[in-house]
Amino acid sequence: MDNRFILRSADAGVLTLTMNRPDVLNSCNRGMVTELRQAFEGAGTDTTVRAVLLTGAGRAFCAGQDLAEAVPPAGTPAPDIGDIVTGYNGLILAMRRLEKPVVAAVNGVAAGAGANIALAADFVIASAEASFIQAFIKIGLIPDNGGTFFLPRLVGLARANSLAMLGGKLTAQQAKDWGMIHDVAPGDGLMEAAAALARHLATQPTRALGLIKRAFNASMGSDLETQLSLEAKLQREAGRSADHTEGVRAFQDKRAPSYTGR
Ligand code: T3D
Repeated sequence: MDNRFILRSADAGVLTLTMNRPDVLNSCNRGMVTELRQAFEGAGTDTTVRAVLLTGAGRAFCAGQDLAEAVPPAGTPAPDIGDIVTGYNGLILAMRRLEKPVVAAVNGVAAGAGANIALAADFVIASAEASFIQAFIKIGLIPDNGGTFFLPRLVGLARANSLAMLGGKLTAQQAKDWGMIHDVAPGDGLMEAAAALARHLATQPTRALGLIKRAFNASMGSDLETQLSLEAKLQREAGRSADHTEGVRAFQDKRAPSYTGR
């Protein structure tokens, strides 16, 4: 598949996607959002992919919506913002529906949609120099790309209010201290740390990881009883996987397991 706005590479079960518009801090145009969505959807059916690593080229992760596209020069008709956001929704759903782990390596500023695309990943590792900005309010908008869903759940309502309503910059270390992201790495060690995590995940029981993701997705809107029955259903499925058998055998044989993702 030809991509104009993202780079793709695959190694050791890890599909790496790099947002590649560094001159505009990898801000998102429609083409980039479509390419990302298609890449995440494709990763779901590609059995060679067992984890996805998402990052940005150059000094930024992603500066959110390309404002030149959203607000074209005077005299040019402005696109419908609802349509633009609907495009992002497809991407966020593709990331959350992908039953394989997604690691975001936040290499620099993640603003607006860029911040919330990162938060849709299962693991966020940020460079010590990176920052997260819910920039929407600075231009009279509300957090989208799942921001109103993820933020209160990740950091609580008080902190979500301060991020969304004040639009200030949260450093990577603050984001970790607030429980918003998984970890912080030194700038020159970020890609190594994120790739090591993605490679590790790609050797783990992929079906079980995917089912954990499905269960956590569902838990956001369910009660205990519903969640308990979902756990029983998904555990039955995990219990039938070859990787479950392998894990138990490896334990009994006192050796390291070798998971195939089946
Ligand atoms: O359609 C809709 O609007 C609905 C969808 C909304 C989703 C959203 O994401 S809304 C939020 C959009 N994003 C922003 O408002 C962030 C805008 N950018 C910034 O505030 C700053 O650039 C940063 C804080 C992210 C980084 O600041 P700094 O000083 O490190 O870099 P800079 O000098 O501002 O930017 C460097 C270049 O990137 C610059 O271009 P130039 O002057 O070198 O030619 C700048 O214009 C460009 N750039 C940065 N962000 C965007 C952008 N170009 C287009 N769109 C951007 N979002």
